[in-house]
Amino acid sequence: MSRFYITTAIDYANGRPHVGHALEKVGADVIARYRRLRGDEVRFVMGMDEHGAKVAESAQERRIDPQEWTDRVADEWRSAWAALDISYDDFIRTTEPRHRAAVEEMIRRMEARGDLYLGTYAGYYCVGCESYKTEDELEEGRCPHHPHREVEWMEEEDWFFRLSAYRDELLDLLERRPGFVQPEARRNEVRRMVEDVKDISVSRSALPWGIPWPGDRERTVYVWIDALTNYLSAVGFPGEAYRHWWPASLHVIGKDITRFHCVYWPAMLLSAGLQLPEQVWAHGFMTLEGRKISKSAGTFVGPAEAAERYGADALRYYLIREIPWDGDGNFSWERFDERYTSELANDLGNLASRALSMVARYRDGTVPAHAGKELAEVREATVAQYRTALDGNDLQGGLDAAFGLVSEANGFVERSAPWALAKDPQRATELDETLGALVGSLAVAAVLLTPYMPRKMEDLWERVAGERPLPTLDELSALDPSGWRVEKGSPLFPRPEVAAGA
Ligand code: ME8
Repeated sequence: MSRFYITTAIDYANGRPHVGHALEKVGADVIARYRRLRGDEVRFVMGMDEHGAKVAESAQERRIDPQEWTDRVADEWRSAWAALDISYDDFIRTTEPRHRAAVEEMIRRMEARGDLYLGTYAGYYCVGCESYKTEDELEEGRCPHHPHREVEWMEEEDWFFRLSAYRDELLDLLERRPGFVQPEARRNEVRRMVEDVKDISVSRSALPWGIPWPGDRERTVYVWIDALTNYLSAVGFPGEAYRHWWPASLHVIGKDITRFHCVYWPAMLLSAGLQLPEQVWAHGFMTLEGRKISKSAGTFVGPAEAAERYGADALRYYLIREIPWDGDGNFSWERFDERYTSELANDLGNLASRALSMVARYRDGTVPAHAGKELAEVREATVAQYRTALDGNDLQGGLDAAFGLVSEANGFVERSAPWALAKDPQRATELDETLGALVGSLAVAAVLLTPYMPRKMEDLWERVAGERPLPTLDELSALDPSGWRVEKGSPLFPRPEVAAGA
């Protein structure tokens, strides 16, 4: 059994979750659920990034203690992820004692390696990015990612990390292991970042909201050094348990934070004598109706609010169907409505209701024994296509495979016209074959779609297979629904007018 440790970015505890954050969490959840379906031993970790100037600022604005603030925020984010059925195994918060112990150990190891030294930092800092900025990175004196806020001039004595010493090793890593940063466009950006890498300040004086620097009461640990270490603390580092899961198989993050994950993080790990993650996947950015998602600009939709339209599964489906996992995309209510109606209610919903109601009508609800030849090759090819797509993090490709099967099965219903076969007792075997092929294909599609729409597909599986456990991917080719009692039930994806109660 393969071991698969997958993480997402841990979100800043300074605001509310929106549908852009949801894209990342749903995408990672699809991968985690797919790996479980493959039979892998999976650990899926998410969490909150709770220290630093940005979080301290938002607590201060509300005049509450930062810990109390982050407790509140963490609850809100967790309930958003529960509403979308995100199946994380652990939720790490950087204010937890288990995390602090890991950060202290990382600093100790980097120090022992001779990679930390005291120096003076003088330059700009963007609290929005929690990042130091050079003059070249600013546009008209402002951070291009956070143009609404001033960058701060900082001058202080800090601990520095000898990042530049890892330049050649990092360049070599990017060459030798092209899969380390994906998709490809991101790898090219990262290579350019590494080429002119400089040492970085890794502590902050005058910022008490952080992990105290070990052995230096004047300073706290820079929030990115703190945050990146969550991937280790969540699996038990520095205890022995982490060895079971480390190195991580996949860090899923957004394209805005590749510098931290693909430059700082591997260098920190090399310095600490730890193995590097197998892959960092940097997804793109999502806009809402063509505009940047922003509360102040009024373009903001929370995950639970978006799920109210047609339920969590339809939202999960729409996000992954619409937004390329390897690039940018746009969330539009109109497209959501169109896709819901044509792809979920019509294509998939119709197949389910036709297949199940015909078994009820013509065979009293029991799938007849059949030779299982019809559509067998299509099913086999679909599973192979699906596997290849998802092994390569091609989330839309996985959907294409499953919906290709749905459309083949719908075409097959039209061609074989079971309603005509049912009128002719001479053609009973043909009818048995047709119904068996339809239910078999529906069952396969339901299994392949569980990572995307877990609740609906479990419901569909139950209608088709009753109490039988969901098969793994390997078991799918031998799936034979002969003799299964099926249940038609109410429409799986009710049409909008019905869903809205009209
Ligand atoms: O960066 N579309 O936290 P964060 C797609 N705490 N993804 C988006 C998005 C959008 N519109 N907006 C945000 C941080 N994201 C750090 C991470 S990890 C050790 C520390 C993604 O709250 C973003 O790219 O600003 C990132 O991966 C995640 O949401 C959290 O962003």
